[in-house]
Amino acid sequence: MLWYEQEAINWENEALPIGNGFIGAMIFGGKINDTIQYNEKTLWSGGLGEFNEYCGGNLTGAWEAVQEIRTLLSKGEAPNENLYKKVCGNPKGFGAYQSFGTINLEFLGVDEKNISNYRRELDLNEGISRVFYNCDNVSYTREYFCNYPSNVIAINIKANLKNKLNFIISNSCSHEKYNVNIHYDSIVLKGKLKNGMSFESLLKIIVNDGAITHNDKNIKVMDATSCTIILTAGTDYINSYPNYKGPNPHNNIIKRINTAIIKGYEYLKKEHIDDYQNLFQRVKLNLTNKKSYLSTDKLLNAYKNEQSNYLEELFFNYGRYLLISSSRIGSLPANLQGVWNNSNNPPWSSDYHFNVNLQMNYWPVDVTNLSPCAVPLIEYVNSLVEPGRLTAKIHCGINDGGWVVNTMNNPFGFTAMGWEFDWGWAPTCNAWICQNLWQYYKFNGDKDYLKSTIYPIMKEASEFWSKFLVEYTDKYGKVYLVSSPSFSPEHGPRTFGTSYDQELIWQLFTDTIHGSEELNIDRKFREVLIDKRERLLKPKIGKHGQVQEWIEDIDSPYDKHRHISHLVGLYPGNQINYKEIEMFNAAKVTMNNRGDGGTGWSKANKINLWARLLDGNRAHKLLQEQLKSSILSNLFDTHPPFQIDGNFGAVSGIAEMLLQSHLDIIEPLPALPKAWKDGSYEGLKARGNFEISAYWSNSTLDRLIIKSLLGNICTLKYENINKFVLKDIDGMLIPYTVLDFDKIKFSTIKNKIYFLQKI
Ligand code: FUC
Repeated sequence: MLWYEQEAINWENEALPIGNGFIGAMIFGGKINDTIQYNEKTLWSGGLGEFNEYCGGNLTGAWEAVQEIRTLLSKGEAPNENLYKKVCGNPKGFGAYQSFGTINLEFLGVDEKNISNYRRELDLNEGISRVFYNCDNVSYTREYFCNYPSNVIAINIKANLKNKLNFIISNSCSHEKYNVNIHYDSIVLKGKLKNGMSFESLLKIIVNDGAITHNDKNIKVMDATSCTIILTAGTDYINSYPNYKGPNPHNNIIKRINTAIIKGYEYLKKEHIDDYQNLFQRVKLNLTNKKSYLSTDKLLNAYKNEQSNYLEELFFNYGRYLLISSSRIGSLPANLQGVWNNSNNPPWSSDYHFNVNLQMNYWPVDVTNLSPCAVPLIEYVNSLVEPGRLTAKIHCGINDGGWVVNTMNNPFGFTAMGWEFDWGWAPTCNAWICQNLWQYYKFNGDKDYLKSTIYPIMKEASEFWSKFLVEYTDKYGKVYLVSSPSFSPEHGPRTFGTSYDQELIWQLFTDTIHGSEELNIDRKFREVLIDKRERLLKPKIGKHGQVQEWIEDIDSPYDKHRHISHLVGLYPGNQINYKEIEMFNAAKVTMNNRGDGGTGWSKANKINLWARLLDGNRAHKLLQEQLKSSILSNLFDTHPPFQIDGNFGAVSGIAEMLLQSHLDIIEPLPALPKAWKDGSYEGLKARGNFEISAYWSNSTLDRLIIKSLLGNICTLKYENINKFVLKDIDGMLIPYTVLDFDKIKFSTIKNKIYFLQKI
């Protein structure tokens, strides 16, 4: 539970989020005036309607400039600024995620001076926000939630004494062209953005008693005892290239509201709780038995002086809550702010950022057992293949198969490079986002989905890179394949073959090779990839013992840049791992040099990286750094400003400390910090579709429960694993093969549960 003793004043750091992937709202919980600011994920400016030559940012002439840059770079000459400009994209029509509207409630006859026992909360167990207070011997309660199956926000307000509820409600928005129509108990808000996108929300009030009156601005409810407000919203956007235009939202909205009214508040609430808990309750983390009695803002403040397992556990649960609330099947994926945005000009357009942020949003999704929430990302990436082919053609000269995406994207297929080279040129973003897709397969093992959707996307990204790499001869005359031009996000020289690019391409090829093996298809193409992967320039160890970020050994040990792009092979990739100890140690040097600072997401990134480096205490230190300096009172992560990737990155980081499986070996508690000496988790996922629960004390594992959901072979790694017995649910001993003092292997049967118990 997040809870507070004061109403929220500030949207960004105090209001509390609810959402269902499509719609989101920020609840202020005001005593006299309450504000519920809401969003609908598809409400975006930009696109064809705003700029009629809009073409995903592509600019003709780019490929010619790329070729010139390549030639100059290969001769060791510096291409001029103008050439770099020519390979970039056109920002016109990029647009931005928009705020939708704001519901205002003004409570009448309540004197602030007489209010006592105020409390505002967000119940993570039920996915419901509430406000309570007493005034003049009446207790008032409000509940707010955002129901996914019915796609509505529902609010219930009630007094414990009859006829004590009096309020005025209005609904407004900050766009130029809109109008509000009020008919008795409903408020229709309709408008059009400058790009021609139609949007509409419908709010309905349902009272059991009391009187409803209205004027052209608001509705007044008098002498009621309880009241329900239902709202839904939509636009005419659909994710369909190239027009992205669907039917007017009106009919759907009416249908949704009418269905919701028939269902009624209690039914909507139960439907919401069932739907939400079906995801949320898949995982339980227990890091302490000591619950805190401090309000969340005080808890966060106290943490600056004293670390708290309780807050860390809460932060983990909250991150999963945020993912469930901002990414559901059918919706666009979670953007830089999830689904919550109160501005029409938000930072970075509140867009889809592909040079770490969008990937990070989805790092926790499979390991914390929320795979259905990954589907919006996969479907979105799928929708980029078609526009991405055009970018591959216009900017990269690839005409026959191959798609690409770069740093910034919107819901209108902006696959072109960004409009400044030093952050915008990033074609390996296609490879990076494919990792998220491949991981979905690794965790779930759904071969049909791999075949129909995931593998074709990966294959075409691999085709892109198999054609777009160039040869580079090093000073010993050895020839390698490299990307060119290449830029390590978002700093360093303009060059070729940065470690970031090379590692991402290596991973893409490797995962595509595995994908083709899993499906037993594309043998010839697989051989091409195996050959090209062999010839790729690999990460190198530099003079400070670090992983080199660039092809030249120019890393500064004092470089504190927030991106650590050259360690994408360590996390989320697996090219750099403990089996190759020299590179693994070099990654430690790099991490120590970069230090423990950074923006919110950067610290979250480092939790994951230190976890992969098997240093639980250091990973935990980064989590502490993030909680001390990059988390707001409502536990939103801040860059600054608010950026949700850090919330999600912290969740995957915590999971990574407790369970790893990136080498197809299940490793419980691989980076357990001292602070989490005793604890347990239930329901985390390992690759191969295993559901894992672990119980430990005194920093050592007591018991592991493995549910095999596909019947795959299970390889387990834990120190002195030969001191454990393996049993099935009936207590029968299960034979296993000892691979090492810390490693065993055994066959499993689909849907059977296995218990590994300390002798
Ligand atoms: C990347 C980062 C910035 C910011 C932006 C949204 O470009 O370098 O720090 O997170 O994404």
